[in-house]
Amino acid sequence: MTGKPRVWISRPTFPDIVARLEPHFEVTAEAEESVFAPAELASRLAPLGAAIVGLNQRIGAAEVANAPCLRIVANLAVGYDNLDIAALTARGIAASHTPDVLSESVADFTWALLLGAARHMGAAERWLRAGHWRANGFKDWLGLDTRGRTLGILGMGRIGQAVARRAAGFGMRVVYHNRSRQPASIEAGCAASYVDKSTLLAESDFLVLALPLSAGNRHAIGAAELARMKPTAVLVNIARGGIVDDAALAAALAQGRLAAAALDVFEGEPDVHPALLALDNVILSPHIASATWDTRRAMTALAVDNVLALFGHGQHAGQPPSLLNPEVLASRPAP
Ligand code: 8YV
Repeated sequence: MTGKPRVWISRPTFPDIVARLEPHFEVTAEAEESVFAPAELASRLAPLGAAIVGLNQRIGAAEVANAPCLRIVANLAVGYDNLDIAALTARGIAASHTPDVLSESVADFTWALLLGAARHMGAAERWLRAGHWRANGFKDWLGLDTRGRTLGILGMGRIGQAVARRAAGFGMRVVYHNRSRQPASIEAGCAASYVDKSTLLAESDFLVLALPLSAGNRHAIGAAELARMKPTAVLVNIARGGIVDDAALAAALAQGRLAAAALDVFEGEPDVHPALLALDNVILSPHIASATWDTRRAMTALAVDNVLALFGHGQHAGQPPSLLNPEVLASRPAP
């Protein structure tokens, strides 16, 4: 290869962190947030050695078909439902993500949403700002306590565990369901008990969704699952839009079959189901659970580390720290 390989960063990040690439790569970074259409994305990827991309760029076989030198796609997210890993692997292209570095921030935000929904924070603030506050009714704004209640977690990976660990401070019992049961050491560390999905739905006073979106779990929470939940329960989704059937959720909330919800992610985001926008018993946030200074910087640094390492540079040279398809290393050694 002549000249430095090219790295493209699909969204604005942190220039001081990205500067670590400059001794080894020709770096270009988008100055604004954009979602690239497939053909446009394919032409951006074509001349690259590496791409650092946001969740909003969908990359599969067609997008990398004309990118002969592309060696890694580094996702600026822990979730990677925007990447077709099989297609990338088939072309010997590595894919990486950003696990661990965001778990604690996402867990903090999950609790902010959970407590906000339990205590009517969204509706109360809208009411105050609208100038309705004249007196304090003793029985106004009565919410739900957490202590003594059951927190259910669907998806007990790193984020689910970080959410569970915080529950001790709120005096809650924790139950979880996961594709596979976690080892006893993790259950003990989180003081969480494994239950089947049906029990989880029936027993949770607060149900947090923390599972990755996959082909098999679209609408894992739909009308049937919502019907199994307590009418006093609160649903919190910090995982992915599409895991919840938002129309079914809005109907359940409107009809009092569920007390409240708090959602950071939506089907078809940035569009939000209009029925959800019309409800007062749901808190909505624009997919910001990982958005803290420290965490977004750490996510950027991890993506940069993966790119550097794949090309044999930096402290992890040759061993990218968070590859999704490490098998590509064996089939295509570093240059
Ligand atoms: C996004 C996320 O990365 O990591 C994930 O899977 O959903 C978030 O942390 C973040 O919103 C930037 O797009």
